[in-house]
Amino acid sequence: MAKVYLGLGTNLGDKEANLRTAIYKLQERIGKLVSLSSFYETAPWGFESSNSFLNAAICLETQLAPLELLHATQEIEKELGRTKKSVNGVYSDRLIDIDILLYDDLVLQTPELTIPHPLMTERDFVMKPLVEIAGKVMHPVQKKALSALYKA
Ligand code: PH2
Ligand code: MG
Ligand code: MG
Repeated sequence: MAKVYLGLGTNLGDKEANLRTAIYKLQERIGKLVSLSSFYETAPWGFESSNSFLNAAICLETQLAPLELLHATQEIEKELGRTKKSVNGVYSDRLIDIDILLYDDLVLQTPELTIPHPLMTERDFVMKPLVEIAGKVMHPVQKKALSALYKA
């Protein structure tokens, strides 16, 4: 069993319902829910939008391999109505975004998937909810506890 940490974000529609539906589908298909952060209202980071975000982090136990997990999260994004994907770091408003942040202490770099999420420690909207549920977890590349990386 692997322990995975995912970041969730939404800035369109009924944001709380979007998060709750995503969480329901995730624990149904990916595995047992271990922990869930609070929901944080955050300002759009890296692009201009008048729609604020609701962000959260979740930890699940899964039997799925990393790419199976990616495909399962992409399927849930589609079911929740996500159409556009960000292209070359150009972001847009979205109903739901599910990002794989950590997968045990795996370090993986493939064209399709990079773990740990390469920008996670630079983003408060990821780190604030993540530190709430995983402050003592070590970042497998930076080799520091997440709580230390968030304050740093
Ligand atoms: N996601 C992005 C880009 N910018 N800003 C906030 N506040 N929350 C997000 O989830 C977010 C973002 C790319 O996925
Ligand atoms: Mg994202
Ligand atoms: Mg994403």
